[in-house]
Amino acid sequence: MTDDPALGLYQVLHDDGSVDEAHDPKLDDETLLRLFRHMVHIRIVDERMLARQRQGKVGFYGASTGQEATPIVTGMLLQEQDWVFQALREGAIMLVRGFPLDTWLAQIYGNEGDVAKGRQMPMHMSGRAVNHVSWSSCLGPQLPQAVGMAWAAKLKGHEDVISVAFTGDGATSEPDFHAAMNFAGVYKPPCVIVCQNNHWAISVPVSKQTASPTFAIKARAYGLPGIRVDGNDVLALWSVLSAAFERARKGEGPTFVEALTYRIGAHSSSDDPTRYRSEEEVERWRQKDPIARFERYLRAKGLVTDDSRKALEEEITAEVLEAIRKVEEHGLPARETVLDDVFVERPWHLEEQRQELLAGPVAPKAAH
Ligand SMILES: Cc1ncc(C[n+]2csc(CCOP(=O)(O)OP(=O)(O)O)c2C)c(N)n1
Repeated sequence: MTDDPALGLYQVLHDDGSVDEAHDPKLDDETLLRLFRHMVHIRIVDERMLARQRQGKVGFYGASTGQEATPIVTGMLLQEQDWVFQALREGAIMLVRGFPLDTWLAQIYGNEGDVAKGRQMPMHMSGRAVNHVSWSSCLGPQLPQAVGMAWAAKLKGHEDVISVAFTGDGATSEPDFHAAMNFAGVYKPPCVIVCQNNHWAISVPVSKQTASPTFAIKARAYGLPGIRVDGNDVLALWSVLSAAFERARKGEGPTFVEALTYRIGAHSSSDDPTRYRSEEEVERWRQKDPIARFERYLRAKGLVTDDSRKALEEEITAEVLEAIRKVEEHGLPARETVLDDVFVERPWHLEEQRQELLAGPVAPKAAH
């Protein structure tokens, strides 16, 4: 064992649901149950939407199954004025921060209910209402964007704003990761960078991604604190992320957090993970499932029972199915909106193209 937070693994909740009393953040019952509800919620959304993808209703989906704890704890801890720059698997933060589920789903369908008017690839959600920025698909740009945004907030004197950025283990090999970490170390903007180390970047294992003993240790070279936390441990994440957010908010500088977790499902609906990893490995991580582990803790405290669990599942499933029903009623985005929101004044050549488009034949409506 090591005392170095960048090399060790901060844990509070044991696999059997018992807790390390000395480090228990002692959350009240309401907070514990809200965390649980949000985690169960996104798991059900993921299951339902993967099924919709298989039915041909949406083109692409990337689930966060097994990795729910980090986004949910983040969403619960952030304040209204904070900004989020997600990677692929943190869209649930928007839902925790109050973004409507049907509008969130509309992004995946790319229909007229989508705030981005169907012009982004599915799973690239954003929402100005909750200060949530879409990721860019190419790996990494959200990181310099997040430190830059935090720096801008500092320059403008918005002292209470912080930004949080996410990266996978794979994206740490991108130049943008290093640019962002260096900027964070030098300028100390109010920012927290979280690496969800889920062991795989599609088919590339962590062992091919870095020769460092952990990702958290990389922070040291850039001059910022790095801490490695069990990303399937809700209580440990609560302590680590709240301390990092508070540090940024107090102007004490950025933190780099490595959340050790595992992608239980496929990389995305386009991936077949059986071609590169063993079922045995997946099963080992299933035993560490963040929801099941937290549930054992809540049951031991008497906060969850068989009946309450069943009722929660039924209530959330009904809510999700209703949101899906609602979103599937939308039509395609109006074609005259295709060039909206790009220029304050549309250049003449784009206006010409838009007119040509409007004069042309109308495409048949896609069936949902
Ligand atoms: C610059 C760039 N290279 C490659 C890809 C293709 N790609 C999409 S996701 C992905 C793996 C990302 O792995 P990681 O950062 O660990 O995040 P995870 O998907 O595991 O959450 C790759 C290689 C891409 N989108 N952009």
